[in-house]
Amino acid sequence: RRTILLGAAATALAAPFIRPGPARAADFAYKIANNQPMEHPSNVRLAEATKAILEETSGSVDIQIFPSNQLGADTDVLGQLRAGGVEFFQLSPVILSTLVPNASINGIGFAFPNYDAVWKAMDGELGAYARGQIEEAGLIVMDKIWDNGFRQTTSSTKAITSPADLEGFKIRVPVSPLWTSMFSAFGAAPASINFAEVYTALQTGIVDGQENPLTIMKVAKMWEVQKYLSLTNHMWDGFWLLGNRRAWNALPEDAQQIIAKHFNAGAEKQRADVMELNASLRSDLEGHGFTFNEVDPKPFEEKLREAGFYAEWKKTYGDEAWAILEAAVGRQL
Ligand code: X2X
Repeated sequence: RRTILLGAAATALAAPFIRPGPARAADFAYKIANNQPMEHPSNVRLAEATKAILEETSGSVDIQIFPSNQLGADTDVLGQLRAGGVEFFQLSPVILSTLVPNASINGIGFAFPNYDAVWKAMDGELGAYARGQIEEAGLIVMDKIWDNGFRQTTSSTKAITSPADLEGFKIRVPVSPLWTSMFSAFGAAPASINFAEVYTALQTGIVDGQENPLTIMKVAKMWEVQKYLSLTNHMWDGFWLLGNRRAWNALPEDAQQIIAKHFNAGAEKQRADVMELNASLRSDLEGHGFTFNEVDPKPFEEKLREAGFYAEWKKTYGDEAWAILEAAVGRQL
């Protein structure tokens, strides 16, 4: 009880998303953090899941959502998760690679042709491989990865129509060696910036562009600080739902099962939500002032190949991981 109260006091300023509480005090008052506002499908489904967990554990497990980086920027919260200051955290595998190097392998440029290939891989061997790596690093990870999406490129200055448009382009990328490497290979000038600072970085002109899936362009209101949206589809990214091992092991086994069941079901529903949103987001974002263009991905992939991007990352991940990726996408990269 004592530590729970201290934890609550320490985070009181951060104002979590408040759900009507249970009548009794919870045995386990846990936190889950992520970088998205409550409107993002991740948090809509997370709110449902945590409510179901509270009910099915008869008020014993009360998980509060801290959206929008309220507990800190992603790379800071990853440290808090390891230390146990936060019990659960949704994080991109590509950012997670700052701790678990091979976790970023799903983010290799142009690896996945479509969502079917993504879910087959991430619910199959590639996902199992990544989860194995994450567990070896001492973290808990739920089986089902949540969707972030295929990433698109925005700019305040010009449409990105060919790899040449990326030369010297000042673009924000999330904090991760893979992202920096990819945009360096394009000849761009990538700046590693946590999502918490992206809007300000674009607003103040520290960078001219950024890249994210359409759902995030929408919930982050990117049209306020960006003009052109190029459908580059240059990589697929998700969010693993991670847990602190000590906090997880402190839970009774039946509570663990209930939590895993609802978090994994939430992931599947969130994937469907994002898919549905994708169908309408282009016209929605155009309505907000974005100018869209499509690109032929081939010259972009070629540019990465010529720059030695694939060869370098094959060496970094190692033959075993690379073979699992190639088997998952059904071709040599
Ligand atoms: O930081 C980003 O750009 C975001 C929101 O897509 C991730 O979490 C990787």
